[in-house]
This record gives sequence, structure tokens and C-alpha cells, in this order.
Amino acid sequence: EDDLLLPYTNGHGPAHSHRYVRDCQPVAHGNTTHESWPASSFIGTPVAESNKFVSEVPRTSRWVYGHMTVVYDPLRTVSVLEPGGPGGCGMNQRATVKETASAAGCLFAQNGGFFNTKTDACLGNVVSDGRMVQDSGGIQNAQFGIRKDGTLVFGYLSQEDVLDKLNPFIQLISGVVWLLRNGEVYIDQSLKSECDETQETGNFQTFVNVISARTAVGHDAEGRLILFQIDGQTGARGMNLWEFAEFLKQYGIINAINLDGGGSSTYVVDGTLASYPSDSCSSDRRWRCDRRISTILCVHPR
Ligand code: NDG
Repeated sequence: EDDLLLPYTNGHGPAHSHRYVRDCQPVAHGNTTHESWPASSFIGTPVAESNKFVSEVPRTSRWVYGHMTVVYDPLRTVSVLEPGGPGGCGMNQRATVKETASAAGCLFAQNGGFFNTKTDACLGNVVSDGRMVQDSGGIQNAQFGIRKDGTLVFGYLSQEDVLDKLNPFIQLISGVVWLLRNGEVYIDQSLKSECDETQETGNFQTFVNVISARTAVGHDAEGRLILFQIDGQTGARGMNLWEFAEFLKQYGIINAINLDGGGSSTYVVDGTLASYPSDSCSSDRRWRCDRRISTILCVHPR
């Protein structure tokens, strides 16, 4: 239904046309190139379940450690939050996930959107609890949003989509690389059509191919929202995006986008750091410290 103008070809997602060459240009009136899924709305407790995994990356001798958070009623229990609280993006603020999550009372939280490491600016679209914080002007990057009626949205959004008034986004965040579209790896297409200026880990190919700590958000067939966080260190530990996409696919994820990773990859449970970040602490290089990052994904009580 979201791809009215782009007919599906043998079940492998919509055929694309002009999208391939758009790169970093804003999309003013693009054909809809996103996927929508009704969110599950299981009313009960707990609101989410958090699991740790230690998994071998197929055909490698690498192991990854991380967390998967399953959210049963995303419309009522998931928020995109600005760093340090409302107004954080406007002030080019950065805060640790712990700081933002503790102040907001998140049960589980992980880092979200990319940021400019020189100016600290939040990058991409940000809608937080119904407040339009900033829009990217239609820059083509993978998006995750929740609409007012609870619909989960993944993929590319035109400026019109972002500003839609009929069924507006109440949460919206931008990533880089649409990992899975309709259950299939969508990285080749992402490489051709996304704006890679949003990330600062080398060129786009390097960003995709390097092993690193990663985070993602996706959904399963029941419309549960699933957050993933894996530990790593760029060039040494973790997963490249091909491995990450396959990994998510094995877990039954249907659509997923890649969020900020590397030293930003952080998982917090009840205000306590639960992941092993890759950045060394500036105070004492022996230890690893959670980075001050941009927006977070927060799972909270109803
Ligand atoms: C992380 C990202 C980098 C990004 C920076 C700020 C990875 C592997 O955070 O691309 O520019 O958002 O996601 N690295 O270092």
C-alpha cells in the first residue's frame, strides 16, 4: 500500500527508478519508499523484555555480545528523546544514554541518532513524544517512526511524509542504512540511494564493511518493536552491516534500520550501563567509558 507508484517485481520489494541517483539531495515530492506495519498493542506487563546474547558470527571466528529488547506496545512505551532532555538538540547538547535515560525514567534505553562530532548537532529527523524537534529537509537516510495511530514506519521519507498532518509521526529518528526491507537485506540499495554524510566512519563502503559496535531498531511479524545493541570496536570487534542484517533476519526481523554505532553503541537498564563501550575514558585510559551521544531510544512504563 505504501508503494502505490512502484509495483513489486517478483516479491523482492518495489522496483526503483529515480531513487538510485538522488544521493544527498533533499526529496521534496518523492514516491513513497517506506514500509508500514501495525504495531502490536499488548496491554500488560512487562512492557518489554530484555535479553543478552553471545553469538558467533557465521563463517568467522568472531563472537559478539549484545542486547535485544522486545517491546510489546511501542506506541505507548517507546520515545525518541533528545540528549539531556527536551531542547537538547536545539542547544547542540550531548549526553550519555545514562544521563538522558535516568532523567526520563527509562526502563531500557540505547543510543539512537547520529550527530556531528565537531558541532555536536543532532543529525536527521527528530520527533520526540509528538514534538517536531528538527527535520532533515528530506535528506535521504533510513528512518524509523511511529505514527499517531501506532503504525511503525521504516525506510525513506520525503519532506511531505515527515510533515504529514493527517496521521503525524509522534516519534521519528534517522539512521544510516536500511538493513532489512520486507525481510530481505537492503544494503546494496541503501548504498546507492542514501546520503552517507550523516556518518563519519570513513567512506560509505567502509562504514558498511567495517566490523564495529552497532545498534538497530526493527520489528517482527507481530508488530513488536525490537531494539538491538551489540558491543564492538571499529576494525577489531563486532559486526559489519552485512553480518548485522543477516543476524537480525535470523531473529525474524522484517524491517530494520541501522542507528549510530561504534563508540556510541550503548545499552542502559534502569539507569545503569549494561554494555561495554569501545571509547577509552579520558580520565583513565585503562577503562572504557560511555560516550556522550545524541538522541536515545527509551522504553518506559505506560
Ligand atoms: C559513531 C559512528 C560514526 C558517527 C559517530 C557520531 C559507527 C560505526 O558515531 O559513524 O559519525 O554519530 O556507527 N560509527 O562513531
